[in-house]
Amino acid sequence: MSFWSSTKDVLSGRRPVGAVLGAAVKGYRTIRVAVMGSKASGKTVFLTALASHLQDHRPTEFPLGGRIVTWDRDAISGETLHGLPRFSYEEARAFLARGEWPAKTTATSILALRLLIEDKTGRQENVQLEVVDIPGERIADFAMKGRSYRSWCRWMQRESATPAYTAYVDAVKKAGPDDAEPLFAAYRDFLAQEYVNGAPCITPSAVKLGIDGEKRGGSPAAFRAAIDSVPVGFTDGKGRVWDFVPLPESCFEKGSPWHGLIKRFARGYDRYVATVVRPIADWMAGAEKLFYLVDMLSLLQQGAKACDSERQYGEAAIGALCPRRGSALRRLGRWASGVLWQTRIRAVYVVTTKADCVWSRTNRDNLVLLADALLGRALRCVDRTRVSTCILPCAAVCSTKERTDGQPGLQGPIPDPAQPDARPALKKWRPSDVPAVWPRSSEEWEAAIADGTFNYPFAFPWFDAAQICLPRQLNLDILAEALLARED
Ligand SMILES: Nc1nc2c(ncn2[C@@H]2O[C@H](COP(=O)(O)OP(=O)(O)OP(=O)(O)O)[C@@H](O)[C@H]2O)c(=O)[nH]1
Ligand SMILES: [Mg+2]
Repeated sequence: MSFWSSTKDVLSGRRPVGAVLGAAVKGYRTIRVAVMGSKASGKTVFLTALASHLQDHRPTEFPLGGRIVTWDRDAISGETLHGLPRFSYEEARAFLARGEWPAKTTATSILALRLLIEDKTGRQENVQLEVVDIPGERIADFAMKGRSYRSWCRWMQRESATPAYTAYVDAVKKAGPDDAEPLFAAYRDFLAQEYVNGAPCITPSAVKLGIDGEKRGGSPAAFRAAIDSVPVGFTDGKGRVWDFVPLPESCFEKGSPWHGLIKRFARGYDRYVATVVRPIADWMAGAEKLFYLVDMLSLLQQGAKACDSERQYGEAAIGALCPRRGSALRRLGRWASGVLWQTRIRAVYVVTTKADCVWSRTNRDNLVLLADALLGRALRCVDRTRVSTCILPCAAVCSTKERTDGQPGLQGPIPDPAQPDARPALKKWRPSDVPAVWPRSSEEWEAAIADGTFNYPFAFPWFDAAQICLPRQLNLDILAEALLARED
């Protein structure tokens, strides 16, 4: 990279002085990418398939506007990077190669690779790619980034305008400020109610991640009993519990008897944010690209509550990470901080995953329309003079093929719930069409679910023997090219 283009990058706030100097010394460009999305949105599969295609790059099948000359994970030594354990790439890839999906993520990790990329003119560039994989539950905590305890309480009250939250607030007022225990019990009841209603996100996320997998996917009663055993917060290395629950705005009034509890909860909240939320949120805010993954098909199948929760937490996460539209003064402040410390997110890609589970172009276009209706407001709040935005359907790993018998629809390996250990049999089916708009009311939605209107069977990964590590994909190549491109 020339001296002049580096200087331009620094002056425009595109890259911090430290990054430019660091790159000049180290001889490579660092690309930091934030991959976000709620649980089971497809982040780990996306990351694994992406790394696999870069590792065994075939420019004809996976055009990147160039080719990967070398792929090296060992060039970056150490079991951790930026304080995060390294992503278990081999393990995740072995799942795909066996025709299975990777296991659910329970802890944040980082995938870091060195690549030597050659563009079409033959110019070569060394790149260090860093991508973090989070358990999707963590997304529920991003609203805490940059918010004090009190403003988080306000946010909860505004965003969780549900009968369950109203019942929680009533229980808080009834219990009073003398004892915290009834408040924790009431908040756990609220979380259990959210779980029953199908909300994929629960905050603080440590509650959900703290219970084991079986209980996490178990019955509502098992879930309620399980969350009794974990703090509404976290336990630090010295065994000290830092817990908190949100309080209604009326508790914060001057001279209120809630003052003591507010102080205690604010301490727990601050420690939780500093220990659990901020390290990962700051890392992600310092990334230059954000890939926000969202699984429209599961949302259609789950109903209004899941969709509201996805919108609420998706907006909070995109808002917490991206520069927002604002006054000239705020823009100046951001420019200064960009020059001195961190790069900022310059591109947001909303990726509607599992697009191989629908068939026809129209259905895939409708996935984009649904995503725009769901997260368009969040994207419109982003400072578009600095950040580009795009919505794209994608299948990181195609598990289906078009039917070959002349009938409309798909075929693929579908597991039999009665025999979960048996090899999935190849089946043919016609998935439902994707609507161009979300159902208008929750009643309409429930009726549609009851009628089986949203039927998108989830198949297992399906490869030809020769493709084992290069799964068929849809638009992953376009996203990979965007991921590696310079944001000029
Ligand atoms: N058909 C199809 N299914 C996919 C694809 N990607 C993910 N899936 C399905 O979605 C499930 C979840 O994918 P993951 O990548 O584990 O999701 P995640 O976002 O990492 O989830 P957490 O680890 O819980 O945060 C998989 O087990 C698959 O069933 C895809 O490209 N095509
Ligand atoms: Mg995962």
